[in-house]
Parts: sequence; structure tokens; C-alpha cells
Amino acid sequence: MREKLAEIKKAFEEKIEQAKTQDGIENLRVEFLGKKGLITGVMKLMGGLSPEERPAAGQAANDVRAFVESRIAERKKELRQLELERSLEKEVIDVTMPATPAAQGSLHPLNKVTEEMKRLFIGMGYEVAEGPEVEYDYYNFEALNLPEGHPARDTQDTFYITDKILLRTQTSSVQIHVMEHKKPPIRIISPGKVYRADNLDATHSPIFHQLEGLVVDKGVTMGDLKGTLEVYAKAMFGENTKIRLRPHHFPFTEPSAEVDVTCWGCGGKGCRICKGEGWVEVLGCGMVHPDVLRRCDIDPEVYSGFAFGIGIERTALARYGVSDLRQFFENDVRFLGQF
Ligand code: 2NM
Repeated sequence: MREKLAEIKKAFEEKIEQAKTQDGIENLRVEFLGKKGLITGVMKLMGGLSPEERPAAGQAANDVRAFVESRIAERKKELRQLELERSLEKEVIDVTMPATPAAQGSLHPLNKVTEEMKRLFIGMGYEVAEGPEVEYDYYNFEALNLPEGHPARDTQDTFYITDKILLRTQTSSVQIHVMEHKKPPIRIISPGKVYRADNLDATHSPIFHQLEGLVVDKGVTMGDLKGTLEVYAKAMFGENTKIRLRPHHFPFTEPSAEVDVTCWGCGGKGCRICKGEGWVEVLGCGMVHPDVLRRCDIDPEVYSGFAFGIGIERTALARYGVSDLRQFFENDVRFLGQF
């Protein structure tokens, strides 16, 4: 019996050293201590011993069992520690390594120039006014001296929804709404989308953006208009920029002018940007027509005003040297990411 226990103990000691996993130890526990285990087997033989032999043998068997139990617990702990060390070694994290930068978006170039223009005019005391893109023909045409039969109202040029409702072709319609509801002094800009029945090409789009300005007060003159536009031109195209007004015709302003700025590419000498002219056209403007004021219940004998209209796409094309307006609408991030 003693020899048998000694053998079992020896076998256990060898096997426990080789056990490399928790499962392996569990198997050993079953093999030695389980119901059909080796030590349990020896215990069962106890009944066949004489009463004198039994206590010592029982003691010896219990000692071996206690040894096996404690060695198993110990080995389990050792293995857990080993496993922990191994995983710590494998899962090292270098917290000083630079992080992968998260991809960051940027403002769309059209929004960027719009925001720049807004900031400039807000700084001069203007408020931003917005209005509907789906508009009555009255606000888009009639109120602006474009009566029925005017060529600009042609279905070839304007998107109609019904005979009387259309997609606005200019943001001046917003200014009519404002003048109807607010009495002078008025100082507003209205940025936004406008629609014309054009085919998309390098210089035209059926949807584009405008920013129009309107100032109405007592004693507003063309000199105020010119001074305002000079500030705009210098801020937008550089401090040395000069402007010139060329007589033009708009139905809603009188007098009207188109405005050129000295070319930001060559300073006026003539280059590819200005096509050798030295000047680039950037906007249209004029003194608000007395009929337009009158329709909004503003007395043109008391008040006068100026207005101007800036094409956002045109300005962005010029500012960023982009040659094809379609790039603004294709939303290719390789293009958009450059601004
Ligand atoms: C332009 C050019 C000239 C304009 C006129 C008005 C209003 F509502 F006061 F009559 N708003 N915007 C205007 C004047 C727009 O765009 C090229």
C-alpha cells in the first residue's frame, strides 16, 4: 500500500511539472482525485487491511491526497501567472506612438467664399436675410420691373412650377419681401441658391448661388455704393485692387452698372485670367429703381437705395483659379480637400 502510494505520488509529481494548461491540470485532478481516480482507488483498498495497519495506511493516503490537492492549486496559480506574463508581453501598447490622424472634412469652396463675404458685410452692419427658393412670379419678376412678356420670364430660361409659381432666378425676390415688411433704414445681404433653365457646362449651371446686397435709407447715393464695392473688392481680391463701373442696364436699378476689378493675376497688365484685359467683371449693381421702392410702399421721394448682385460660383472660380464650374458640384473629395 505504501509503495503503491509512493508510486502514485511520483507519477503525479512528474505529470504536474509537464502540465502546461489549466485543462491539463484539470485532467490530472480527475486522474488522481476523481471518483475513479488513482488515490480514490487506493482508499477503496483500505477496507481489506487489518485494524492495526489501517490508521497508518489511512494517514499515508490522506497525506498523498493533501499533497496532490495543494500541488494542483499551486500549479494552477503558477500557470495563471505565466499566462498573464505571456499576454502582457504580447499585448504591449506604446502609448507614445503618434495616433492615426482622423480624416477631417473642410468647408466647400462655395460655402467658404459665401462665409467670407457674409463676414465682411456683417462687419459693415448688414443683416443676413433668407427667403423661399420656390417663389411667386410677383416677387421674382413683377415687383422687380420685369412685367409679363419680359424675355427673362420665358419658360426657356425659368423653371416654372405653375403659371404663377417658379424657382427663383435671383435672390432679389428676398429683398422685395424684406422691403414689404421692414421700413428703412435697411441694410441686408441675401445669399442663396437660384435656378435658371441652363444646361450644365464649364461656365453654366441650372443651380447656382448669389449674394445680393441692398441698402435703403435717406440720402443713399451712388457714392455710397461705389465706396462699399471698393471695400468689398479690396477684401476679396487684395488691398491694391481698383474698381471701375461701366454703365449697364438692369430693369430693377437706375442707373445700373457692371463692376470690374483690376486683375488679381497681373495687377492690370494683362494675363490669362483677365484674357489680356487687365480687368475682370465681378458683379452688377445700381440704384434701386423708384418703381421698385414704390411697390414696397417705400416713398422714393424720401428714400433711396443701392443694390448689388454677386455670383458666388464666378467669384470662387476666379479666387481659386478653377477652370470648370462642374467641379463644384461633383463633390470629389480630392477636389474639395484642396480648399
Ligand atoms: C443685381 C444687379 C443690380 C438687385 C436689385 C435689388 C432690389 F431688390 F433692390 F431691387 N436686389 N438686387 C440687383 C441690382 C442685383 O445682380 C446682378
